[in-house]
Amino acid sequence: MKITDARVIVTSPGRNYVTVKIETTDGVHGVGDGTLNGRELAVASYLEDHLLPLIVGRDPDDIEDIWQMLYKGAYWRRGPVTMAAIAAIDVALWDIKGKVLGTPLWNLLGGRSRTGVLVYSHASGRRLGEAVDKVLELQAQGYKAIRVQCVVPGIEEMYGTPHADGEAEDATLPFVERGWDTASYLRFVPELFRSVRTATGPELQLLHDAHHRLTPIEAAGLGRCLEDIGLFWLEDPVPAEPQAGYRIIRQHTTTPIAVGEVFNTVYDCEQLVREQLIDFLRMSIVHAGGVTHMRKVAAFAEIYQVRLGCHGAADLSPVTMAAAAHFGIATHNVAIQEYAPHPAQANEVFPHEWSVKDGYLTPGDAPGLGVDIDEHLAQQFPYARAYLPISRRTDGTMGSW
Ligand code: EZ4
Ligand code: CO
Repeated sequence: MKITDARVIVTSPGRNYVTVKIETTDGVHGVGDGTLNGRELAVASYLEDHLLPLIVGRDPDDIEDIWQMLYKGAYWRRGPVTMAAIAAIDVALWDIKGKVLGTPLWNLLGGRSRTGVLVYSHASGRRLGEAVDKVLELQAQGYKAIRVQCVVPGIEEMYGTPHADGEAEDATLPFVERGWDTASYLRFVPELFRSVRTATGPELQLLHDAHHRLTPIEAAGLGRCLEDIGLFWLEDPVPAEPQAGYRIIRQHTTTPIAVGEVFNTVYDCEQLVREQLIDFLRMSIVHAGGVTHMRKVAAFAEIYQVRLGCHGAADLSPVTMAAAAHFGIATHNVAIQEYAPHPAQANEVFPHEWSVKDGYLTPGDAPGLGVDIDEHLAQQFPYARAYLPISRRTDGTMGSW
C-alpha cells in the first residue's frame, strides 16, 4: 500500500479547523486534525509546503517510521506548529490502519480499559447565580463532572465566560484586550465554589481553569482556600514554562493540579511528571504529535501516577474528539476528557460515530476513527482569520490569556 495523495482542508463551519486527508492505493483514506487556534494557516502551510510532499509514495502502514522522519527530519524540533502538523498526519495514518484492518482505533491501542470515558462539560455565567443555574442544568443532563467559570465582579469580559452580548468567549477579529485583576479574582472564586457546592451536593466533580493567570504563591493560596470544596482539579494555575514553579504550589495545597494543554512534547512535562508536581496532564492528541507521541506521554505519566485529562475545547475538531474517544477507551491512565460541544455546522462537516451520553464519551464501532470530512460542505465555510484575546491588568501591564 502507498500514499497516493495528501491534502489540507481549511474550513470554518462556526470556527476554523485544519484537516489533513490522506488517500492510498487501497482506496482507503484517513483524516487527521491539525487545528491550532489563532495560528491555523501556519500549520496549513507547514503541512502543504513541507510535510505532505514528503509522505506521498510512502507506505502508510509504517506510522512510527513516518513519525520519526517528520520529527527528526525537520532538524528544528518541537513547537506547537510542528507538532500539530505531525499530529494531523499521524492520526490520519492510524485511521487508515484501522480501516484497512477493519477494526476501531481503540483495538489497535491494546483494546478496552473502560466502557466509557468520563467527560467534563463547561458551565459559566456572568453572575454567580447564573453560573450555579448552568451547573445544575448540566448536572440534570447527566454530566458527572463540570468545569465552572464566572465573570468576576469588576472584570467585564474574561476567559471562559459569556460576553455581555451573550456570545461565548472565543477567538475574534479584531484582536482584543480584556481586563484582569488578580485580587478580585482570588476573593471571588472561593465564594463561587461555596455556592456551587451547596447547590450540587458532594458527588458532582467540580473543576476550574485559572488559565495561567496566577503566580505560584497566589495559586498555592487559592488551592488551599478551595480544599474544602474537594475540586477534581485546579487547571493551569500558573504558566508552566518554569516547571519547577509547581513545587511551590505543591508544598502548600492538596487541591489536585492539572496542566499541559499548551504542551507539545513529553519534554514540556518531564519534570512536572517525574517530580509528581501535578496530578493530571492536559496534553492533547492534536497539539502533541498525534496518537504516536501521546501513547508515549501516557506511558511515561503512568509510571508516576499522573493521569490524563486531555484538552477538548471546541477548537479541537470532531476529528480530535474521535481520536480522544478511542485513546481514552484504550489508555489505562486517562481519567477524564474535556468536552465542549462543537458548532452545529462543524458536526455536519465532520460526520462522526463518537457520542457523549450520561456524562461519558464513547467512540462507536466503526473501523479506524469513525469520523470523516464532507469536503463539498467544507468548501462552503471559508477560513476566517481570528485571534484569541490577551489580558491587560488594571495597572496597564500585559497579562497572560
Ligand atoms: O483556552 O482551547 O481548558 N480549556 C481551555 C481552552 C483554551 C482554548 C485555546 O484555544 O483552556 O478554552
Ligand atoms: Co484550559
